[in-house]
Amino acid sequence: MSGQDELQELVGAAIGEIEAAEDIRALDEVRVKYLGKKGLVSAQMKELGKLDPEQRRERGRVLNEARQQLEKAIASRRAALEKRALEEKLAKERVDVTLPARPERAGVVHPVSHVWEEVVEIFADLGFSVAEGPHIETDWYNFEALNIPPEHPARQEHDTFYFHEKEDGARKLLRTHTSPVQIHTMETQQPPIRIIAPGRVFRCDSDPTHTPVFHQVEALVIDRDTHMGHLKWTLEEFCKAFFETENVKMRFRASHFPFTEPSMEVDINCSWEGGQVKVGEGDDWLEILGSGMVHPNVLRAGGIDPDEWQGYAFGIGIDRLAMLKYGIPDLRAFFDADIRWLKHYGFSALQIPTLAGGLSA
Ligand code: 2U9
Repeated sequence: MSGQDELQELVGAAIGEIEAAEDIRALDEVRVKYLGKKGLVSAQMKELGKLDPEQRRERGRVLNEARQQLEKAIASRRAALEKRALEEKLAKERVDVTLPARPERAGVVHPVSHVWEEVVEIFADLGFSVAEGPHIETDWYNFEALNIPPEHPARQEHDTFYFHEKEDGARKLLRTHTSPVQIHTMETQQPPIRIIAPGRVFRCDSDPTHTPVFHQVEALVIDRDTHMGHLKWTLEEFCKAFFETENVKMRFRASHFPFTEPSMEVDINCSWEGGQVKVGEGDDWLEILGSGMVHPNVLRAGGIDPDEWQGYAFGIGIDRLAMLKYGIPDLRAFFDADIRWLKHYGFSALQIPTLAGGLSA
């Protein structure tokens, strides 16, 4: 048999083994057997030195062609094997995202988050947009623009968390209410304005009924002739929708806030039968929110002319709403991250509150 025929036979055998390799490791063994340093093709290369120059050139060309042919066959087999391995892996690891979460693995939605969503849903239905703003604020947005100058007694009530003073004497702070969001909105939006600002707020206060972090939703409505009738109707609609009852009675009591004039605190009727509070039943009253007509100084601070525009604002504590609606007795447990408490009072992630589908159902 000539050297040429022998080589062809070798190449044919190698191709057969390459095609038969069932995984990358087997393929690599074939590569080493033929093309490795001590491989069969390499062995033939080493024989070239024994030939005269003319034969050496010809034999070298043929051997190189054979080597290239095998390299090509190996590369194509490798690509096919890798593709097959990937397909098998994808088939094995396939996840059906339409399956429900395994009950032991499913997380729960915190009652504050759930009530937050309920409140947003109700006000969205009444035509309000949601506005947001930073937690870290300046004195202007948290106090001055809201008609609370430095000497105002309301400053003490707010138990503010302050940051270190800058060289110019300015101190940033953690917002004590979401009202700065409404000031930002007035600066950037022309009236008419109809927004709610749900958010996290901070006060340096901790006892059984106060936590240093809590949640509020505030509203701001400004138009040419917005009046207290609009405010009252909106709050009534909110209470009926939130407590899911047509029966809830409301009482507006004169009050005082620096940012509204006149100001009212709002109570709803409730009963304390069996030691548990029930909203919309009984003759007791429960304070649930504060409200009023926006003070002209506050409109001016937001760049709005109080001779042309007027409006109302109100503020509600989300944590308190959650306690009332879902019978949660202890406020401080809200922030304990106790998994048993969460499982008891939390909501399924799939239970998204909608007015059509029911808020709490
Ligand atoms: C602007 C103008 C007016 C927001 C208001 C209240 C009354 C209020 C409390 C209720 C429960 C806070 O979470 S709580 O403790 N809020 O009583 N908030 S009026 O008035 C504003 C806000 C922004 C520009």
